[in-house]
Amino acid sequence: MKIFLNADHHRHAGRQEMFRGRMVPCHEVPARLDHVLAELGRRPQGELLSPAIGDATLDAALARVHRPDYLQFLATAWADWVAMDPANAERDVLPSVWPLPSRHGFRTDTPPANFAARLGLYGFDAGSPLMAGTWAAARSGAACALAAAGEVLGGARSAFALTRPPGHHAGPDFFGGYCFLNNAALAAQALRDGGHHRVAVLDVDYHHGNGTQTIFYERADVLTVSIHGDPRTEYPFFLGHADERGAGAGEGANLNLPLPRGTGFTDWRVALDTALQAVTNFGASALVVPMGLDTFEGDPISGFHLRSADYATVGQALAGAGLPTVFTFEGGYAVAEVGINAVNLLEGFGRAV
Ligand code: Q9C
Ligand code: ZN
Repeated sequence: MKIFLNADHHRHAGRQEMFRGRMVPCHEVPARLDHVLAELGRRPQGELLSPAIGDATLDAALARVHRPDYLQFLATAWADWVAMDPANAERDVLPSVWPLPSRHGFRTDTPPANFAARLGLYGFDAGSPLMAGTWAAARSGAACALAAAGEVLGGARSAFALTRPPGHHAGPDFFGGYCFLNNAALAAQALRDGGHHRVAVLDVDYHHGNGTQTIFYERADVLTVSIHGDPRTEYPFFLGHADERGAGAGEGANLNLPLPRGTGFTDWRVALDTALQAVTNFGASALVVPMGLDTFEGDPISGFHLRSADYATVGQALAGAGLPTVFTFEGGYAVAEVGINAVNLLEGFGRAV
């Protein structure tokens, strides 16, 4: 399969994230991608390419998924941050004030001019630092996702967007969970726009793909399925429950399969079969897999117990859907093993095809 590499990913390199009242080193680090690349060097899965997507094409695709005011916010966030205080040039951007849901009386209909306040409108956690190169890195990453979708539209069986920052927590107008632009949603929308009438997204990251769910929640043409740690105990906490089935025209086109912290591969695999059955029942003609490897037993921030060898089985099962498939690189914070696990999955997929 063709692999689209985000050569700008290292421009996004947060130093610290807020965790329970203190600043801790970021988990979402450039070395994650570098390890995948190194493992692909040892066990090549296909040609490594740079995406060839022009700025105008990219902007149009971003606007299919994200709101214009949010894109504008991201484009100028770093400049706005430094304009608040020149000393900010030495600090990553993090929100620290939020409006709460509107039922509490705070207004979100009048975007504040104060940048710290605007950060709280668009960001839903204090764990996703933004810096000078974030916008460039995220844009190039989105281009990778679009190029991968283009490859599949051109007849390829599969393609992989090897990019960071990840994307599946980012919504129409919000960032969080280390995500800024929703690469998987961009790929799914590109597949729709390229002629696939029904597209499925099957998110295997440890964390619920809240951004993707929200983007497609009221749509009947894109099925969103997510297997993840139960939000009652796991991030992102406020979405991802089994009773979220879609709304309006999208009623029935969202499936959440939350599993308790501590789940091992046997039970996880049962959920995968349920997810794949839903994809088949939906009648999708193309599949997007937000590929999080934070289900790994050694992951420092997650609670499932998949082993490295299991990822080959996962890849094989995904191939069993028989659909042209776009993979996007999402979570996975056991840095030393993330490359092995990612390539095991891709290899398992490739072997089964
Ligand atoms: N400091 C993805 O896997 N923080 N995002 C959890 C640890 C948020 C994960 C607490 C985890 C976000 C793409
Ligand atoms: Zn995750």
